[in-house]
Amino acid sequence: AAVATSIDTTGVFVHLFEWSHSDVADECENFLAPMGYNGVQVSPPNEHITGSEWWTRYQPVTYNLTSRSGSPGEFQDMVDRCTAVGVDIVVDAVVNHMAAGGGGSGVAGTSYSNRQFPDYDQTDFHHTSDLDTNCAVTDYTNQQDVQECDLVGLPDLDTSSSKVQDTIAGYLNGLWDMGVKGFRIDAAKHQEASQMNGYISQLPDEALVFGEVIEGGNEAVKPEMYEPYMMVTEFDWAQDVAPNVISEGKLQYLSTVGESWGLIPSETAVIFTDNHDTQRGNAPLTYKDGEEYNMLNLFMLASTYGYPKVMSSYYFTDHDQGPPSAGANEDTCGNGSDWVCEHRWPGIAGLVNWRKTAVAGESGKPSMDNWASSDDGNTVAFSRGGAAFVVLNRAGNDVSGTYKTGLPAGDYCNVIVGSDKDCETVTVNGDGTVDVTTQSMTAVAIHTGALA
Ligand code: LM2
Ligand code: CA
Repeated sequence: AAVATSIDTTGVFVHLFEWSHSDVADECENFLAPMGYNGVQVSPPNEHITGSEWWTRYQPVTYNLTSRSGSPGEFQDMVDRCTAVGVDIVVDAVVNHMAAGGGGSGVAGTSYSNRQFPDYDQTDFHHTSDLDTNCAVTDYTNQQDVQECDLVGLPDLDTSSSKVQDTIAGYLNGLWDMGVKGFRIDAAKHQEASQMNGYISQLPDEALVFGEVIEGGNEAVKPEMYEPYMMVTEFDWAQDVAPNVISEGKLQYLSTVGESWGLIPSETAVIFTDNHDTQRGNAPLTYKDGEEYNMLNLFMLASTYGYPKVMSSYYFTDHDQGPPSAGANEDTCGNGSDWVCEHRWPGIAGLVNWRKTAVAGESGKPSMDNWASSDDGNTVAFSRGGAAFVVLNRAGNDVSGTYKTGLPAGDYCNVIVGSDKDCETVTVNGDGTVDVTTQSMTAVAIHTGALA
């Protein structure tokens, strides 16, 4: 599970945050498969506490597949329909902890009490001399504190216990048997890596597993600790790249993004512009930033580093605000919708198949070649492996230029402008150059899979 997986990590996946299973299934068939996305991360599908806030999904009550997103039958239908069209399901697995508080009942009606659930009793949790209590995570310079105390009051499972490891493995293997191909392990930083391997090693080798580990300068727990066992989230990608999109003149510096910037190895990195936590926290750019956010996504998809995950959100103003309720027979991403659907933005969607073409027939990921940047550093152009070429223009004005594409001569479609529009033709000359005008804050992208 460390690197080689059944999901092709040279592709692109999308986090359809809080989407219902039936909407995800429709989206796989109607949009994700045709546009070339190869996976969807879904919100935690297991039984969670009641309440309207989005974060109720991060308080498990059981591993039964009843959640705000739908029933077990709807979950299986989604997995079947998405997998059938080549889009694999990645489950957000919340296994570091269970629901907080004195007790209550979950969305499927299962009752629980303080640190006692159908699957776990008090001894399955880290605890003080009193089985009812545990320390609180407070000191991120102390590994034991981070991994064995309760995170924001959430009872912390004793992941050193083989019973706990086997119970988690049972949940994940059950999902695998239903056709799920990947797992995001929530709060991986709060679990010791080799203990996590106690359940990861019980999964088929082909399972994609990535741990959520947020790196902090002086912290005791490092992403590197997880790399022997799984892929890892690289939160620094957005933190380091976004400032070069936000400030003018810095796009030129992005040719080297990767290990030389202090990022984890590309093959182990899951990258994203923002996620459901950082878009409510310290993300440098989110959908609320419009064009600059779009540009960050375009660079993420066109460049070589990591396995990119596109964030797809709903509009929110309040931190805790839960998802919009789905209207019957309504196109989730239609006009006036409460869902942002960043994954459908024309440039973002267009670059997914562009990336697929770029890596097709290559043994690894082709590097960025023919790199060119304008004198003001605002416009860059590069090719990927003789099949794909892009110009990114962060300037406040349209920019015309002549670039080497590395592509065969011919007429191509600019895939940035949207599949629903007539093809905007871009001609590669006999010498492999192209003369194009790239509009302000957008891109021109062509590939051998989209000829005019
Ligand atoms: C994660 N990764 O490590 C998730 O990505 C993140 O979204 C989760 O926090 C967290 N870890 C635990 O899975 C969210 C949310 C918290 C929320 C928790 C649990 O950001 O605010 O905490 O889910 O639902 C909420 C309250 C908090 C309270 C806690 C326990 O906001 O004030 O703490 O429930 O009742 C006393
Ligand atoms: Ca823990």
